[in-house]
Amino acid sequence: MERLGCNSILRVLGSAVEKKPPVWMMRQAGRYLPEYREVRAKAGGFVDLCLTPALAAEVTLQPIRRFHFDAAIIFSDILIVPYALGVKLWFEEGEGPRLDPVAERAALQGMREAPDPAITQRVYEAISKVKAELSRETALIGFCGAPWTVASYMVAGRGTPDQGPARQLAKSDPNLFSEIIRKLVDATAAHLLGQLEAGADLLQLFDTWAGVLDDDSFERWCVKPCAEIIRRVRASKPEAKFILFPKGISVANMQKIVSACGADGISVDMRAQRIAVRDALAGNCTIQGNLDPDILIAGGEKLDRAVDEILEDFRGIRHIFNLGHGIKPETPIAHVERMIARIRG
Ligand code: 1CP
Repeated sequence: MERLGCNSILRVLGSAVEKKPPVWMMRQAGRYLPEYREVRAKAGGFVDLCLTPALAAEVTLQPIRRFHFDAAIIFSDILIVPYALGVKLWFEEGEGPRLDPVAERAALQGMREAPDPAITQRVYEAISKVKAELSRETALIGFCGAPWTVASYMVAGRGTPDQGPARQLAKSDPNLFSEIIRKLVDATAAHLLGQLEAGADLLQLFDTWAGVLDDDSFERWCVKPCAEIIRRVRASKPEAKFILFPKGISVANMQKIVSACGADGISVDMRAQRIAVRDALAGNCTIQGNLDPDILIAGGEKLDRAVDEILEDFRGIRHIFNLGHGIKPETPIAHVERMIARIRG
């Protein structure tokens, strides 16, 4: 309770409407920042960067020092959970994540029952370090991938255009797929609790691939697992605040998942219809997101207009300004500064 109200993000996730919405950006620590590229170059691999607490804390703080965002998000990755469960993980330079695929029972049985504390402790240590450096006005966000999205990378062993391999496994062997999801529900609830205990103020669940599922599959693989995770975290921490990011789903499915989970906020992508989202959801939760990362690259008056439209459509409701998806590496820093100045007036 003590922390509620001490920063604008927690206030809007409670019941307050702020005159100017708080702002942060998905992937705010990353390759568009020269100071990030410098640390990344000396860290060795991307996984080493995530799991070296001093470096992970440093890159988490870089965008806060530069832009004074209202929230920091701990520098880690959604694939650290399968890694902590014993799945081999590496990043191909210029391509993306690679994992040893978990698409058969033998691979699932080869995984650990619970995340390796030697790995998760490094994330918690990074969170404690960041927390010690942040002022009380800046919220610290912990996160995990939602089970469906994490499972989709585990099954394919990589990102794909539509996560087809996981969708196929869920249809052809739903028993095996539900065991993968169950393992991820357990590990994710534990890892989120660990992040809260280390000092995170609130949690975000990233379900980047929710939008490729039909309605029944969305209910089974997204809504139920996320609701179960949140129920478990709140069994230990009843005040825990959650933002969901189920990318690419209908407004009706947004309503469904927010109410099933008791979520405090929903993050919406650039294709979401703002007025429909506002009318359906603003009474129940805080709304975050929607600025197109490509408009942030375009900059200039196009950017000003897009920022103004979002501010206008979400005026008078609980709103956190954010992008519809992560910032891209080619984004000019001056455009980020221009966006923030416009929001803060
Ligand atoms: O430096 C680099 O080259 C690595 C780029 C990078 C970064 C900066 C990756 C690889 N992950 C991250 C950090 C990260 N990932 C954060 C840190 C906090 C932040 O600043 O936001 C977070 C929250 C994530 C979450 C994440 N990782 C998601 C969900 C959100 C989203 O963007 O859709 C997903 C799908 C991943 C997997 C992943 N990790 C990295 C990449 C390039 C990808 C996507 C790969 C793909 O789909 O092909």
